[in-house]
Amino acid sequence: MTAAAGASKQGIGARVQRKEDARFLHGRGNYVTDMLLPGQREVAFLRSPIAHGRIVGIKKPAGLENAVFTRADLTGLNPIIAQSTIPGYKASEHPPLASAKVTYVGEPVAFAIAATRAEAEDMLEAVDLELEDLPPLVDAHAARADPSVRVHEAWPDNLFVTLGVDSEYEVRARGADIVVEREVTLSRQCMVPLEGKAILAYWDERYDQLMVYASTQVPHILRVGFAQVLGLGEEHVRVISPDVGGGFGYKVIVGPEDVCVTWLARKFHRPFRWIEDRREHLVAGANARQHHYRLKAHADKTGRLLALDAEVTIDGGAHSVWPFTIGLEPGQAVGNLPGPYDFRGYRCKVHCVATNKPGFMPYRGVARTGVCFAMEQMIDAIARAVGREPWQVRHDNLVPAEAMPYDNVTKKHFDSGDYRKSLLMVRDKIGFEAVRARQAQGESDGRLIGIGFATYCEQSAHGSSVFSTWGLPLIPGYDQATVRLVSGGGLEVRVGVHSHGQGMETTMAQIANSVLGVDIARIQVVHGDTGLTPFSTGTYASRSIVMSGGAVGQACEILIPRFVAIGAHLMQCATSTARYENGKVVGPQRSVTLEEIAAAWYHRPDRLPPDVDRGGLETTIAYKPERDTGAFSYASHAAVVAVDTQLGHVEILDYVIAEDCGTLVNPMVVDGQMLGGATQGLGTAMYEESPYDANGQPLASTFADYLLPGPTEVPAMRIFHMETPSPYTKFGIKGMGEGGAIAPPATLFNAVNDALRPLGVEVTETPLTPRRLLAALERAQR
Ligand code: MCN
Ligand code: SMO
Repeated sequence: MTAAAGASKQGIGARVQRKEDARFLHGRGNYVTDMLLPGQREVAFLRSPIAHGRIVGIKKPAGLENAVFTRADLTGLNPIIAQSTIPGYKASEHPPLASAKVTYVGEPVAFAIAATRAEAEDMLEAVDLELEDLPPLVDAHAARADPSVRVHEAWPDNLFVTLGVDSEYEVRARGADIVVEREVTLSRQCMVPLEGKAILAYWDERYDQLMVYASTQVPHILRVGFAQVLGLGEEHVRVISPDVGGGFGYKVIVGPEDVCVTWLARKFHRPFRWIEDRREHLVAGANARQHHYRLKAHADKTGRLLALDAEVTIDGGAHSVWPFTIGLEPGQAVGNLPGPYDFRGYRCKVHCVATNKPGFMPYRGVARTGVCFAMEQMIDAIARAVGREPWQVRHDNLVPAEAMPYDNVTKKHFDSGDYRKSLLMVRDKIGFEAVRARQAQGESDGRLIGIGFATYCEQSAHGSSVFSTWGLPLIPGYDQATVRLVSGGGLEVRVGVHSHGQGMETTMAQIANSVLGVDIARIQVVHGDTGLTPFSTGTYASRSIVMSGGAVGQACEILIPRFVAIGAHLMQCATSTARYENGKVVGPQRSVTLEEIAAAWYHRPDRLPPDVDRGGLETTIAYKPERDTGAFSYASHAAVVAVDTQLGHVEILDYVIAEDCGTLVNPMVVDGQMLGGATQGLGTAMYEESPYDANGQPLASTFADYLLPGPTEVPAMRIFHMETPSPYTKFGIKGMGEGGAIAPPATLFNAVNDALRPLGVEVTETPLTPRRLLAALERAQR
């Protein structure tokens, strides 16, 4: 079934405005920071000032013994250990408070509680923390090479895990005409959602329940985690994720601060809250992206790729997060490096190294931003080596539409699409020939023009079989939805995923509208509350609209025969002569509305026959796609840049995206997702960096040093859609929430390197600051 099914003005495919925007744009959102409960106490954390050291002693200030807490106070907690089933993976505990040693700057070692955050911070000033320095591990290559100093002393080395694959590499490489080698690097960065992490917990005496309000993408996972850590039955835990100001992967885990706050609530039976501030986020939150690649590609003389060899080093930081584990990042890197390309020789080794920095977290795109950056630069390098246009070589290597569905060299099952068409589309939309002509002519201001392309595919909504190969302790399977026709004729849609910017209060309603024809103004989407919604692992991996959206569609369909049975009775006609149509049951003579059906069921059951379906006017149903290997959305990006070789400045003159996420539920929402994601990708490419000095001190701890792209940096991107339905998902929908963030670094670096070509120099390290660009130009002149 495709978009045509929802031919209505509000259904699948319609560009309806987001229902949630009324409250967001008028400042009526409700975030954890807005909440105030009687007797609420604020929590502040004392954090390690050094990257690596032994804790010799922690002395609480006199008189504050009951207001300041250290690890020794936290009795009755089970450890948070992100176990993984990946062979050779070493599990590490992520302690709620450090006790024996500290392993990164910002690691929590104590906390204080007070009426205000400021008072709690003052109390921590008086804590006497005695540390004995250990040598900090700051560089992943060095930490791997020399295990004499170790982040986790019980380990023999500093490796979380090494993953490897070799698929016909040697034999395929043998036939090559050319070999190109490159080294590319992505710097460390943070996720920086508008709202940081936040948690408020108290004990609800009436339900005998730990009540948690948390800024999270995954309320049901948090519930599982808190129950495990605190040793509670899950029925004694309820997690509500209210409005959340962005997650981007940062809010899919149970963090040390979360554990401390829930412990307090349980112990003292009163409300406690912690709000992450920006400095805590930038210093101690979590990191992403820092990958290093050594690559060797073998191709024929037309540039057809035959074999690829790669060694990848990921600086995983000190701890593996629960439940996603650090295994996710190397697992995705090894599996996704081959990108959307058709070749058969592949050898790859990924080392995920422990260092004295905050742990890695999945960040929009996860490893795919890194692998796309690496692979797409290789495609351009091959093109240069064989003297063809990069788009041509890219085109010829992309899996052709005729080959779909296609199993690639790492056994990824590409379900559908025309990758080549998306590339040709951006080539044409950006006016490739005209750019080349302009380039040949030269700029009057002396700047160098360049054009760059990148193509990727994004495995979205992947299920159990994929996550189990990444070794996670919690594996997604079915997602559920509850749909209920309420008294009065409105519809309630309950899903276990959470919308924190994706617009799902609108798009889930659009799916229900497509099936049932109910006006979306009368559809209430309930999400983010374990007490009100069916279980789902939550919102991540661009899975929600495929999984929960599929469940919503299916649940709506299940209700139709029930409506028809009641409607037929009200019209006194045979059920077989009645049909459902756009919010009405239509019989031979007349029709009845959903309002009338709801009124009959809820208020006048005395008039209904005994054989009406006892399921009533609601149902909960579990859904997963016919194949759980993922729906692959994809896109090509193209950019034109002007490079100022004097100032090291890059201006983006044009940016075009052609994307395909199968059936579009709401093209306007997809545009928004693409723009937001691509802006984050632009940050990775040009601005964002969290550098560390030789002592492991973070050098970007405020927005003065950590640069984000602002309105003046983001170009007017032009987005075009293709629509190839997935054969495996309901309505043919593919997920796409991460995709925008994957391709910009690759696209922009390819464009800049195209501009720099006459100078015989390439840039290969993110972010492309003026300093990095000028340093590369200097190298070229030597
Ligand atoms: N959509 C659509 N048609 C499609 C595919 C998607 O209309 N064919 C719409 C969906 O209806 C939904 C949105 O696009 O409203 C994203 O859907 P989906 O691809 O299913 O992604 P998820 O809802 O599972 O969101 C998670 C994804 C991830 S993993 C990250 S990271 C990310 C992202 O979403 N974090 C975000 N986008 C974000 N957007 C905002 N504003 N904030 C975040 O934290
Ligand atoms: S990084 Mo997105 O939450 O999978």
